[in-house]
Amino acid sequence: MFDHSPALAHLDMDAFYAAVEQRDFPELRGKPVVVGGPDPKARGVVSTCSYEARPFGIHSAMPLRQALQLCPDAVFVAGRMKVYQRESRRIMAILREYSPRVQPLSLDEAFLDLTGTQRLFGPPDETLQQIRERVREETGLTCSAGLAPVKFVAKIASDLEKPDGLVIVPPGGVLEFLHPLPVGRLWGVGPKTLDRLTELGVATIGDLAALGLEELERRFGLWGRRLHQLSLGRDGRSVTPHREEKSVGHETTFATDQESEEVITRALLELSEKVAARLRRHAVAGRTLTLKLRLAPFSTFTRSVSGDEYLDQGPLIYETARALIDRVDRRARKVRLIGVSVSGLVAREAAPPGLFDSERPEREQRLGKAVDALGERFGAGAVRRGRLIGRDSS
Ligand code: TTP
Ligand code: MG
Repeated sequence: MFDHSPALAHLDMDAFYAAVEQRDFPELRGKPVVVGGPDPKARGVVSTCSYEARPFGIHSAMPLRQALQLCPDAVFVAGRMKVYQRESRRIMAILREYSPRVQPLSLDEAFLDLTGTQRLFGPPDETLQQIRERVREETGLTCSAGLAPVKFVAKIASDLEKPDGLVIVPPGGVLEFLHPLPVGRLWGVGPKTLDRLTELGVATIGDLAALGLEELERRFGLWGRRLHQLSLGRDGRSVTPHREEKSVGHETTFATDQESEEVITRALLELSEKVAARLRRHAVAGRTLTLKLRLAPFSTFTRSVSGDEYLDQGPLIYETARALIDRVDRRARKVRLIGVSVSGLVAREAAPPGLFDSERPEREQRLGKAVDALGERFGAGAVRRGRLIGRDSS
């Protein structure tokens, strides 16, 4: 079926963190489980929830307190990042047995290029099914996958039959598959583009295609041209493998232990800018930020947060790190070392296009919202945007 065309697969674990918890703690199976606790009355957000919790309306990034209101019977558990990372490595290792071209997008999802593997493993659709079975046997976890001749189509496909689903889009069937789908399924079509498209009467990807290149270009410029291409299932991107989960980080050890907020803030700003510059230099961005803090003499704290936003800009990295540092109870202790790192890296090219170019204004808006949300979560004043802006323009 994929003899003469690319065979690109996308695989994404089902309710990943929650599924790991249900696997390791059988008493959680069949129950609504929310990862992000353990104390739902505490501040914080949902990392993910089990499928049993989803009918209640609970989803990632929702405040834990809201999740508790929606489903008072849910079991709230704290995440165990080390375990999830270990499982992720096992999953990626299985994928790499089938192709050297594996591109992880986060801990629980990856693209896999199966083009030309027919002789070794048989037809790509059967190979993908076999991979899913191996993942289940070896990790006890289920995943969903899509296979298509076009990368972004494979990603859409993997999401359609979640959980535990497999969707194959044959080379001749891309338009038939895409056109009935809501236009919001397209990579990079965020709320702002969606609003404008709805105004134009565009509901499905087919409607978008029917609008035509000229109209789209007139209204959306370059982004319109890209939308047109996507609506026709055209996307030149290939699977670009990069090494396993890495992180980009910097740390500063103060010559003398510091208590001055001024010095600490400046160090954090500098570290954030350095990390951002390095991420951009390597053309990657990441969703997880880790802050390391050593208080004199030897207590070291690390705090991590993962969000939807891909981090590769100094201000956002700073704001996220700032919120974390303000959560550490420093009392009157002096700071010896600060470190900032970003992990969960993806090639910039792999992230939805809107995040990096066409939807800047929307991104700005979201940044504002993120700052507000952080303020809500960590108390007003936790996020000092004004200072940041001051520095940016200096
Ligand atoms: P997702 O694949 O987005 O979600 P999921 O695997 O839990 O559920 P689905 O079946 O819909 O794919 O993210 C993978 C993991 O990343 C998720 O288990 C927890 C983590 N995560 C966060 O910590 N915060 C977030 O906002 C999101 C979206 C994910
Ligand atoms: Mg997932």
